[in-house]
Amino acid sequence: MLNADKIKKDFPILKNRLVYLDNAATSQKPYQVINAIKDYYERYNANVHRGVYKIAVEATEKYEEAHSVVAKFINAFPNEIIFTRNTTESINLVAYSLGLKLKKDDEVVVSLMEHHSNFVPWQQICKLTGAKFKVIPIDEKGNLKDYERYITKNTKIVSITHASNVLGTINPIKEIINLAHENGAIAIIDGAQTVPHFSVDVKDLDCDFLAFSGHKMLAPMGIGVLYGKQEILKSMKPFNYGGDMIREVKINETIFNDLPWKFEAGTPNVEGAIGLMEAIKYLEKLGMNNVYAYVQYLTKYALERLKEIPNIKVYGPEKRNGLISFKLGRLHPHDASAFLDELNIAIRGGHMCAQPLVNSLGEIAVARVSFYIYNTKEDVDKFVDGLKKAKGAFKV
Ligand code: 7TS
Repeated sequence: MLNADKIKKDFPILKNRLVYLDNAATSQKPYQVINAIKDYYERYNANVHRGVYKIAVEATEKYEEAHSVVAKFINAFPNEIIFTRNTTESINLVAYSLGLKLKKDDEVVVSLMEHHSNFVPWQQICKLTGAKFKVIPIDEKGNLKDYERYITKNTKIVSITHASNVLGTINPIKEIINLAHENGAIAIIDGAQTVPHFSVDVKDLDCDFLAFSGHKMLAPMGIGVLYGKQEILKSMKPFNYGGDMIREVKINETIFNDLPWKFEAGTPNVEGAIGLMEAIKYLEKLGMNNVYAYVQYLTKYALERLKEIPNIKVYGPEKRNGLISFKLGRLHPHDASAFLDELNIAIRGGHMCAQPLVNSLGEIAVARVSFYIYNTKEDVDKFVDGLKKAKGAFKV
């Protein structure tokens, strides 16, 4: 079992007794990550892939080592790891590079539980190309409903979240990937809520693409990852054109660089890549199986304790990732969040960037707590006790 009290000491922001329960939005950062970034700026800050002087070489080596560390973490090859800004940009890269090739009778399949970042790009690409935009519904428990019926011989792209950021549902992703492949479609997985929580192996899943964000797994903001199978990436057009993504430029023609640089135009986020590498090392030291088991333990404990509160509605299936969305009577999620903030407890209220889903629940907003490695049972107790006080104060 992880020792969250000990882990907490690595996170400077948590020293002031902040109870941080908005980890699905972004995680906090440990000293190890902050210090690695500080070391980069204090000792070897230089642009990458150009200078031949010592610090430029060191910066380039670290930046490339980060590709390797990320690759190993998800069982990919280093040239299959493209650094982007975040999950959103990773998905847009595929949407613009592959999606624009779609034709009128082609179909793109997403689900109702997608974050906007895996919904809006496909919705818009379908409008541009005339392809059909198909949305897999969910059942009353919050699981995908009849997804088999939505993936057909006309389906060219299936882009599905591995886990919902609202319901916590962990989708049968391997079955969906297999079904996509049986129908000749490309399978794209939004791993924003799963890569930080358990071991995701792209070879085992056999997904064609996997997108995730560093900032939800202890790394800084502004660094994200797109994994893609190299044979597919090689066949794709670049998303951004410019410096660093070229091998040779002539007046009327350009030969593009090898993978992954073909997709990494311009000066990259070197500090982000270094921070992400350090974050992965931190998580690997804890062990991803332990991370998963611990967050599961906290989530189950929180679900149990929430049963003490009458009139609370918890959304999503029993078996879930480490988050709980709820509504307490008529209490507006923003009021719940503002009340708890007075007690130094940070939770999120809102549409969670998943409006089609939240609206389908008959709501415009929900409240959500989401857990990570530094949260303790005591944090859960403070939250539940705080919520009870809110219930009394607002008389709901
Ligand atoms: N996909 C899922 C499943 C997410 O939960 C999020 C962010 C994203 C994609 C987008 O990630 P980004 O790094 O590109 O912004 N989810 C949340 C959330 O639940 N609250 O704030 C951000």
